[in-house]
Amino acid sequence: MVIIEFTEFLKNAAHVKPTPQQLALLRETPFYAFVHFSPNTYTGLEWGDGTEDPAIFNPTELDCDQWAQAIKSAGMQGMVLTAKHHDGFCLWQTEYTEHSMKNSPYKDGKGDIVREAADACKRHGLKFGFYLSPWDRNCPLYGTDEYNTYYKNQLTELLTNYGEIFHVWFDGACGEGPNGKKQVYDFDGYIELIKKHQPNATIFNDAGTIRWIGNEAGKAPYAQWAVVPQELCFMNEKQTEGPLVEGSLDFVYNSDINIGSISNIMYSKGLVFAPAETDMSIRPGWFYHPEEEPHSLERLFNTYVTSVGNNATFNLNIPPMPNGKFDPRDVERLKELGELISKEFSTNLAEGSTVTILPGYGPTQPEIQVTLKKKQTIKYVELAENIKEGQRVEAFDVFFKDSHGQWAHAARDTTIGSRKIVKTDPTEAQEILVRITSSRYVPDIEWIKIY
Ligand code: OTN
Repeated sequence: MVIIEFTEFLKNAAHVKPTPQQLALLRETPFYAFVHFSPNTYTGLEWGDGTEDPAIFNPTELDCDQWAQAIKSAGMQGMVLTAKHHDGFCLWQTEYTEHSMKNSPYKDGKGDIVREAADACKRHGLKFGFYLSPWDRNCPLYGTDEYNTYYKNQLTELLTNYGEIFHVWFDGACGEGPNGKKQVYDFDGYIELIKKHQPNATIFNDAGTIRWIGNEAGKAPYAQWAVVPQELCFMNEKQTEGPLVEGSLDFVYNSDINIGSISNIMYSKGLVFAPAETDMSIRPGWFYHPEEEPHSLERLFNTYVTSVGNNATFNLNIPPMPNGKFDPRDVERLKELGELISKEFSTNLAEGSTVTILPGYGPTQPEIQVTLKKKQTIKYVELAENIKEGQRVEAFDVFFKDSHGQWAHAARDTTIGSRKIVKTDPTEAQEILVRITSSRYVPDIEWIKIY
């Protein structure tokens, strides 16, 4: 049964807006470093079982300044450190468990990795955030309501003792099977603490204010909507009322590549703004394994373009070695990545160009013509919607005027959002035409850049 008129539904969906925190992350800090560091670094595991002896954790050459310098060389703006992974070992001087740095030989049990990483970020102008695994395989309280108190105490220590936090990361991983200890997490309580102590922080989770892209391979879905059903991203405020039609979303999961498409949101009882994060490790594993190599520069660069350049953020993991330093091969790959990003996107060829808005095929299908000051070899077209007012564009085409004065089709794409980078074949042209072919409401394009 139709509940609401379709154009009204589309208009409402097109006016679902980001919070100031989400807008800041998308526009100021879209590219940041994950740092996976725990007893797994010394055991070679990816999921520690919580029985590890704290005595194995001893980064004798810990150098968080080297981490920060390498992260900055890639052009990243922040760092998210695994303060506690699934093994329950705490990388800070917590009051609430002995399974922590207090029983590590590092600095005779007085070491605090969170402190050293946060201070290095401050020295190098990086934002700092942390990952606090809800799943804890060491804590005997796990699986009971008392665990929520334990977890909130740990969360409060991290939220109040390490300066400004830009991103809090709640991993959804939990390997306890049906016969294991299933924990009912007090996410409302966790979020209340974050809003109280770090109101500017975004929250990563499948249902977070920043939601999971849906895979760890860096493969972002082709269409990337930040406007999604609250039923799937419940940590966000509902901004619309009522579905388009009665139906169920029980068949849809957060990682569904079509989570924001009309075919899904039409059933939602309320839409929210929840952009996605692509999280991927620079190597096959999240933790350091000496036999592994960093991924190719091409793969990392393409992941950057299809995340930061696809209405999402990019959280690229670098795992420290047992001695506490980044592997020189990772440091070199990060430097190469930063140099390539700078080479490809530091000069906007549209500076000083003439931009003309043409009526196109109707109010939701305008055309934008860009006339450069002179003919250039074009490799990328970057578009941005005025995302603080909402996300609207569903599809567009790009044309370059050829030597015969004809518009030659260069690219077809879907969503734009906070930023879309369209890669084209290198083409000599002076005139570019962007034709919006489908939009949920009158498009509001904030910028077009040409590289
Ligand atoms: O084994 N896993 O838990 C796993 C394998 C492949 C991809 C993801 C996962 S865990 C997964 O991690 C995501 C972040 O990368 C989110 O936290 C999901 O909630 C979690 O299930």
